[in-house]
Amino acid sequence: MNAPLDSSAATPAAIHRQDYRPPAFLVESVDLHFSLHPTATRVRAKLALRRQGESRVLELDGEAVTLIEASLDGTRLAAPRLEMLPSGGLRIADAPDSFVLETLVEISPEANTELSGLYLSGGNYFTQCEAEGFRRITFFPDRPDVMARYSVTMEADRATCPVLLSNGNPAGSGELPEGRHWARWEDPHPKPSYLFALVAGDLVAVRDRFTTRSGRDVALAIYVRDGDQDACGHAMASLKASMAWDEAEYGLEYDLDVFNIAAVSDFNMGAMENKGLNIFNTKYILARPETATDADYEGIETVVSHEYFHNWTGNRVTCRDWFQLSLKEGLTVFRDQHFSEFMGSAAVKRLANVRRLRAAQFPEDAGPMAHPVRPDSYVEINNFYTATVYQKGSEVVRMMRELIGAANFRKGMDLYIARHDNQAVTIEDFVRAMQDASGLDLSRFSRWYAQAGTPELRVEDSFDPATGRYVLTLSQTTPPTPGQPEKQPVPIPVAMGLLGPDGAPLPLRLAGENAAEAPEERVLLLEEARQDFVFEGLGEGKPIPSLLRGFSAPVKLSGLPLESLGFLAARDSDPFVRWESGQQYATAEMLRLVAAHRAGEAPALPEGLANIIAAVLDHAESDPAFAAEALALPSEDFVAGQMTVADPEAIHIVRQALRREIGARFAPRLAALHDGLENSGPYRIDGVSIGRRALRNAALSYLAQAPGTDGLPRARAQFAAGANMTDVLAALRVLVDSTDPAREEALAAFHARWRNDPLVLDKWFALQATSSRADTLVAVQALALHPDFDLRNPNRVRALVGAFAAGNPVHFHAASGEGYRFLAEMVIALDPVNSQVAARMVGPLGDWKRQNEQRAGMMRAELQRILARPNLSKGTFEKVSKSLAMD
Ligand code: B3K
Ligand code: ZN
Repeated sequence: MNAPLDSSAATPAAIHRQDYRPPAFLVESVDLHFSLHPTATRVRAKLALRRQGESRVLELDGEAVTLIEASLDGTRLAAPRLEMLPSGGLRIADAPDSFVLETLVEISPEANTELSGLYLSGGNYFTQCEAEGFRRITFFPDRPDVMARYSVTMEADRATCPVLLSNGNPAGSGELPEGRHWARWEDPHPKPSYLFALVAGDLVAVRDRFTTRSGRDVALAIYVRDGDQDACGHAMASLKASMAWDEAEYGLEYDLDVFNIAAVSDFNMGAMENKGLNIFNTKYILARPETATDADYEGIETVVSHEYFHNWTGNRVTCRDWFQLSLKEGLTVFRDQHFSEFMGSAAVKRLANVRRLRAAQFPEDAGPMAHPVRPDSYVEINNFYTATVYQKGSEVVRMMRELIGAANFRKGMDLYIARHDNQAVTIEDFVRAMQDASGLDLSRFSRWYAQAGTPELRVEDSFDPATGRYVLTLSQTTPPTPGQPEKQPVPIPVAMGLLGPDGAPLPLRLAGENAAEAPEERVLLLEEARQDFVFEGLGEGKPIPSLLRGFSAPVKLSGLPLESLGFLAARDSDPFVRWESGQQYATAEMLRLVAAHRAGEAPALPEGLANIIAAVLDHAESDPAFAAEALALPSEDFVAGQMTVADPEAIHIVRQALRREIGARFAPRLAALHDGLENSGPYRIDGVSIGRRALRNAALSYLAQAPGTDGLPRARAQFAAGANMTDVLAALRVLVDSTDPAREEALAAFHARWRNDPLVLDKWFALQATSSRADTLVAVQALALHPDFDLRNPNRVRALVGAFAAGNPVHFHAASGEGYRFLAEMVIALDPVNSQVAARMVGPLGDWKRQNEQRAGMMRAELQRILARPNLSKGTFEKVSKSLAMD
């Protein structure tokens, strides 16, 4: 159990960044011996320890482990020298300067439904140690600044566990009596305990090789269940491409003789970068055209590269403490996004990542859990693996690169790794390396790490046609967040251009600059609360500013009039600004229509928006992937995020009405796209093919909204044709949202065909959970009782509960309060089973401040109900109590 609390227990304590103290003892080497058994695994640990602080008291973390015996330099330890702590840990008084501590413990992998530590999944053993799971395996100073060399021996039944894997390189194996066998692994690189891994079971390997630039021959293997070998090709190709890219881009080579990946169906997150033995959720490994969508393929490329890149940014150079989490996560997300941009259409990848940032991180920054990229305190660290730490952290690294330039950034990375290889360091160390490599002062820039909240960037401008002088006034404010009422300005790089009234780019000459060679794009740096940027030598017409090109900073831009947005959407040379201006335009119109709907007016498609859509359709075939993104209306949640008091019903009605009208207005062109983009050849996963499918399915989706079109028959035919999962799911999406008579039959057929493929069955749950149909809430309640629903499987919980609560605002916010009640029931049921996943589900209930009084009251009541449960985990406690806070 994850540190259960009963109602009489004290409130769980917060840990503060300022309280960091170096460890009293270092661990030089760890020798582990596992005797694997489902309910009684024995772990013998020999730790070579050395004192480095003043204190002679050694404290080791421990949780859900039963101590059998302990000795110090061969002498048996007992009370009072050895003491069990209330936290579950161990304390040894009067420890020498340097000694060997040996412990023997017993743990039950089978009872471990938390999926943290050593657990069983489908009869096989897996571990998950980040952040604090190693203490559930053995007693240890379980903190990332204790780095040690590990050797690991495992023994198990040969019949049920033919495969025995751990970190590092293989170092021997053999037979044992009674059908058992053993294997030994040695990891030459010092590492923190959170990177420890063990996999044992009945798995098969898909093998390949990679030769590094310096000639090291690396054996690659992906371990999966028998029958899944044919579904590993994309993951393996992604791994090899990542290895080559890290060498080419950063000169970073792999550093062991083997690189193993093992895939598991029961996993709390996407994947884990354990040294030399990555463990992956099957969702990010297995893909066949008939079972995985294009988004799944893209997710595999992203996650495989992300975990691989951690080998240097995270593993070789790791975090001093968990407050530094973004040191490895923000930087590694930046690296995986850069890699994906290199592998596909850079512009489309960029705007998709921005869309995701805005869908997840902006609301977090505006909600009760808002925290800086480098948090100041936490109760449960697993609650801080957030969009802020990951995605905003990546944006901060990206801005730094923009400010100091790509060449200096590369020098900074080299310096960072040369200085800190095999060390556990801080975000300040990273910024210092960038500063030293570039010679630029980044001290103000560091505010991005310390300050929570999304800065709001406002633009005003004025033009004097007589002198050709244009003044662009940029100002910034960051709203208060919990615990941070006052904000300072942050340095905001604003990549920009100016367009003439004919759409042509204008030369950008700032006042006082030489007229020669004025660029057409530049990066302004807004450092103060408000600054003027004066451009000279412009012609007669008022220029239109194109700002934040490529999304050069994670801010909210406002102040551009609707006509400028429409102009930019059609004319700007920067694809991000084109897309963004269209989205801003649509958002503004949707907000206006929501207000009108509340005043009793029926929504109608505004001409300006219709023109933008027409322009996208005109150029759709030249860049289908971009067109698919540009055709999508802002999500209901995004629109709600712009309102002080949201109105989920009105937003839904407006968005649906617009979709219907777009379908009707453009029906012939949408039908032509759906026909023309059909692919008769084999399924391909290159960017062009993905873009064509995305646009074709966007066309189908609009068409099916409009009565009197053949959208639904097309969806039925596409579903029946079953060309690939992307097309099947897009067709089924349309049917599931409809009242088409073929709906139930299609759902039943899909279930019957895929009932034994858990990843596909997850899609079946998620599709129904996110349906727009009026009866969705009842359907979701029924699905929670479906025999295929399983609270112990995180993917299934996310597919039903997560998809519903975070992805279906109109039904989650049902006026009856039943949506809130459903989520609370699920959190309450899940918390004793898997507290990490339970805590993750709480989020949507924390959005009560943006809802009307009635909804806010019901949401708070559900939060209170969860909080009143006895033995709530500290993770769920933290999320719920922070969600209830009034500030
Ligand atoms: N580092 C892991 C995340 C661990 C989450 C622990 N609650 C995966 C990743 O970011 O690569
Ligand atoms: Zn990561």
